[in-house]
Amino acid sequence: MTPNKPETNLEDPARLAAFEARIAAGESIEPKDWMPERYRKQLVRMMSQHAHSEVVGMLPEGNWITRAPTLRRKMSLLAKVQDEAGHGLYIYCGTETLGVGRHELIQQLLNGTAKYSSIFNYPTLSWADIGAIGWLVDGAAIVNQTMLAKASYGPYARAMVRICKEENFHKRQGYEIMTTLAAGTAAQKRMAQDALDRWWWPSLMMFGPHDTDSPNSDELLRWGVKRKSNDELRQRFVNLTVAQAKAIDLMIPDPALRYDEATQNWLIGPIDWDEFWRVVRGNGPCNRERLAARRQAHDDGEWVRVAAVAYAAKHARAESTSEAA
Ligand code: FAQ
Repeated sequence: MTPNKPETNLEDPARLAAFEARIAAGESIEPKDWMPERYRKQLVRMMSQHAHSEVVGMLPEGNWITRAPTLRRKMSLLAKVQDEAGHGLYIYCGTETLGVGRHELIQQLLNGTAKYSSIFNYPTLSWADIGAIGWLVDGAAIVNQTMLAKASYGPYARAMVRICKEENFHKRQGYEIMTTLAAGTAAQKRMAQDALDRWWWPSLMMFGPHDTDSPNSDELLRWGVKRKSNDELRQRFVNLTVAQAKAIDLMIPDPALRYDEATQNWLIGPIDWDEFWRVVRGNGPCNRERLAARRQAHDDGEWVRVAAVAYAAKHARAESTSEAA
């Protein structure tokens, strides 16, 4: 496949109009199609942040694999964490169709210049946090990514279809953990409530700043990458999740939460955007720990990369020798 090369992207108004007409007609944009350079850049930005999030997102839960309370829970958690690695790989492959290699992107993650989702900079303090992550974080990811499965860029949209199926399993395993704890002893219920208290607001922040403060949204909506705005998706998540919390008798930690008959929405109190930006800028509770863990994992994997390159070179040599004979 020939990736879409920036130098072939002359921003000719006629081509741009034709491109926008294709988007308006609901057509899928594929790697070899002409696209505005700005569209390509926006996709690389968003998809690389997404891929990094999946990879860094393994760390908070990976922390609990050896401490899962039963073999069944351990197997589910192992499978879930492994799925997240796969999601990262699908999306890095997606960025390769836009002409950007994963090695370059991974370097940006490791040198601290890339963004990844704010949510993964919070600690997992108890087993209930694993329930809360599956329920809330994967739940938020599903709301966001179900829309991205309709994104105008084909490779990204197709990756999202598969990812959403897996995220559904993740959400169920998380909600099941919360349901079990909430129906357990008083101490278990307190543990579940404490996890909800700590993960609720960071989960709402996953959807990004309010629409009025979201510099990328207009362009992404116009080009059909995003199908709904940050606030619309956040509202959908709140409406779904309030009912789920009630069903297992847990309290959403928001004294201002109220149902608005007119819009049929659950309205939330103010989000602490100072906290959000602190975390995004690298000063959340676990930012340094997460990057240190990724760097360590990368260094530990060096011998695998060296071995893979040597193996490929050996085979290339063997092939050229047999062709020459
Ligand atoms: N964290 O103009 P907008 C998962 C940045 S995957 C950090 O509104 P946009 C699965 C944003 O990048 C979770 N930064 O940006 C899982 C921009 O900065 P830039 C990840 C954030 O792109 C579960 C600036 O703020 N999902 O959870 C965040 O239009 C369990 C201004 O914002 C995706 O990445 C944030 N929360 O909308 C894995 C989905 N929010 O680049 C393991 C794809 C915003 O201009 C375990 N991405 N920023 O310097 C998206 O849908 C969008 O990119 C948004 C942000 C909605 C995240």
